[in-house]
Amino acid sequence: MTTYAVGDIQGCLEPLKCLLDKVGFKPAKDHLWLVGDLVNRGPQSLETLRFLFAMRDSLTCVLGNHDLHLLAVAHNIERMKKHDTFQDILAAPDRRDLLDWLRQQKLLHYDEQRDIALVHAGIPPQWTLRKALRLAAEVEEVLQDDARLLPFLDGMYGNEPACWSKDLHGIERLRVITNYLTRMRFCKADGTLDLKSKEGVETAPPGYAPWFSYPQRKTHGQKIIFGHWAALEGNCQGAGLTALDTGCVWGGSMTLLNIDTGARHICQCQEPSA
Ligand SMILES: [Mn+2]
Repeated sequence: MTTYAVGDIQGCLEPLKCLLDKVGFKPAKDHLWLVGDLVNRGPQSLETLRFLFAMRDSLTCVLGNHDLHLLAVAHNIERMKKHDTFQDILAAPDRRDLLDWLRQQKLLHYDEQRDIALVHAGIPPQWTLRKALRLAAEVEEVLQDDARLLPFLDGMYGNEPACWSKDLHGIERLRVITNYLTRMRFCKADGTLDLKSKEGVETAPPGYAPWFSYPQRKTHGQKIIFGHWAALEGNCQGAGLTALDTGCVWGGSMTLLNIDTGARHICQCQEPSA
């Protein structure tokens, strides 16, 4: 059995298949970790979700901002945005199975045996891994609760509060946890978020830096695999950190990592066909 992790797929099914073929991935014996953003922007969101759903027993998946956005649109909480490309999922006869599976997924996964954390965006500097897992579980519980799902999806949008405080409660608490784990790139040392800048590390607003760059970060040295930040192009120097989003959907490539050997495989993305 070999365990792999793949970067943001975003509906780019062909590069994913290309990578799995390249390493001879066998769902019956191998395992694949997904950093989230399975759908949207790319050409084959529905086919990607079906492909993954069919091999769900071989997957460990965390959710990204695009996956949560899909859930919100599917529940009529939010409208499709101009560049959203998951209309095919909304119209699919099997959408219920696919979306129900999606909302069972975590925001943060920790593999004890390997001592590796898997998250879409990151873990803010002021949180220990234990704390991040506890707070992620608060959101995961709401996603799986029929009575609380819709109010959460309705209230999760927004950039405030910009910083965690243990006194937060209700939707503000869930929103900032979700923003850290699924949207964060730049923050201050105390965890105050800037959610507007999306480019490379050189574009940090004054006083802000990449979440992983603070030496006093409480998860310093912890092995963390994350996606979300295509502008890093897979480059992240911090000890234990692996940035897997290499911007497939933006004309870059998709990266597949063999977690046990550290070997990386890349597949060049085709021009988006839709
Ligand atoms: Mn993302």
